[in-house]
Amino acid sequence: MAAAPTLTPAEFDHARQIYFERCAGCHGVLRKGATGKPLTPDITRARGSEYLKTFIKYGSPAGMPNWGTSGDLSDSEVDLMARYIQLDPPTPPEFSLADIEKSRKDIVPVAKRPARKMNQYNLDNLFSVTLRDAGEVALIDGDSKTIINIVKTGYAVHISRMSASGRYLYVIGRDARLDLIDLWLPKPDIVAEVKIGLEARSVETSKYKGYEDKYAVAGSYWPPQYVIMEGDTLKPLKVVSTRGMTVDNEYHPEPRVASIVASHFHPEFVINAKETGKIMMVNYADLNNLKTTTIDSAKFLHDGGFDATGRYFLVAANASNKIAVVDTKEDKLAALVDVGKTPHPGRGANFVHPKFGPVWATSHLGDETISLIGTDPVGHKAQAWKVVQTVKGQGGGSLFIKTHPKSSNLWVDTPLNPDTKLNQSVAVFDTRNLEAGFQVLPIAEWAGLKGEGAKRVVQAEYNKAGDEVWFSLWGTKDGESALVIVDDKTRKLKTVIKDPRLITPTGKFNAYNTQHDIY
Ligand code: DHE
Repeated sequence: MAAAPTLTPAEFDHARQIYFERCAGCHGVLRKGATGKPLTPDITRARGSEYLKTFIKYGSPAGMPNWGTSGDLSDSEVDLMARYIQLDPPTPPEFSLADIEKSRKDIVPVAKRPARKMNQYNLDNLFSVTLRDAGEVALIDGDSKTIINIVKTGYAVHISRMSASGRYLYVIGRDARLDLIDLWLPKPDIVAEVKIGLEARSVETSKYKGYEDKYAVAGSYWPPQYVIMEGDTLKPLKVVSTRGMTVDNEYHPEPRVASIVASHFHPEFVINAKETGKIMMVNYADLNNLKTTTIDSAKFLHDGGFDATGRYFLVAANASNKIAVVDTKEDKLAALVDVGKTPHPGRGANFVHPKFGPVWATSHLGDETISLIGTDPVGHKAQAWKVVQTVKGQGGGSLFIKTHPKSSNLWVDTPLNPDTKLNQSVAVFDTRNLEAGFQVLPIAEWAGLKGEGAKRVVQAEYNKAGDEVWFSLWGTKDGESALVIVDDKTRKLKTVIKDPRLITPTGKFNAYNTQHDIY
């Protein structure tokens, strides 16, 4: 095996920063692999610099982004990263409850917040839009399509979630900064902020009857732990480490917290530890005597959503090519379902199939298929928790699939496919006749953005009424981006929102649909 390359201290710091920003999410801080392949020195040194450079520059159809040809990394940065990942990974520090509390800012204390809604916005149809590279979210009035506010949030901000009442919006950044936005203010804005760790992806709030808006929970990638906080102040109450054994009974030092959802059947959070494949049903009724039911599923848990009844949670164990189904009423694993390569559903899509009854669908990062899983163990027992149909979409590199109870359209994006024709368009199926295949809508062409560079179409999100569907056109940081809104019935362009402040929009979260788990 080749010797480890050498880096100057300045090169090492630069590479460590790029690794945190671009690579750690998929490959892990300790590089043991998850959504992305393991990159420990025994593997990377055997591959050699030239191989690594090609992979980093051009990507792969299985989901590795083309960091070089997309313009995100220069040739010298590609070369630097190929050398950096042949060295031993540095271990970042821990982050205690005291560290979390020290970081907390009570920007508008609870006593100074309004007692009722102080604005005229139709908050049910508000969209929180991630402006990834700006570290901001745009709060957009879905009715008028105007920007209400642009709010500074964490670095490479990731997702937004709603409180049970619909008043509070929680936004988490990759740097683990959690912002609490009060939608009742005359102009919705941040009222509290906290840093829950060093790197994070997920946040959720308590939704069980009697606990509405009471607690928030955020999961971090580093340190591998989750934090339960007061819902309205973000004061940390409990930190729990996820380190431990995998479902294969091997110790893992970095089981990162992936998706979190709030149970509707018990005062519980459903917390998914990626690398161990353990799904923790954490009961928040008594935080001092914390009861947790730990469900063994499959390794590399990532994203997922409920079935239409809200009882079953379906989560992708993405590098295991499986969907784990949790019965949140019985706190048991209902099934492990084999699907295509690297499922990546977002929250997935629920609809009633003409032949197989209620189904939940996922698309895949690693292949062009869409898997439909039966979700009705009472009315359609034979189909329950089985792949009842597989259809072919445009290609691999899909991240999100979406429909709405009022629609018969099923939207499948392909933003990580290296082919620009595919990553700049979206495929749409008719759920009443999936065999008929899909129509391709040229979203990027419709938006008519200026300049070269990436224009990835990412994540369909419905408005509250379910009659229009919003897409992000994810451009480069210095170039133009847009939101493209399609009329759901006609599948024709309705409007394009362009604004110099809309820098790299990605995820969009309609307040009502997010609050009520409608997808
Ligand atoms: Fe995400 C959801 C992790 C890259 C946009 N993403 C999730 C969830 C996890 C996750 C664990 C589920 C959260 C939940 O439900 O509680 N995402 C990761 C990564 O580790 C990864 C692969 C690499 C990284 O470095 O972060 C990653 N994610 C991305 C992106 O590059 C995306 C496309 C653009 C962006 O803004 O960062 C992106 N992820 C999203 C979105 C959701 C999401 C929009 C929520 C989808 C939904 O419908 O709820």
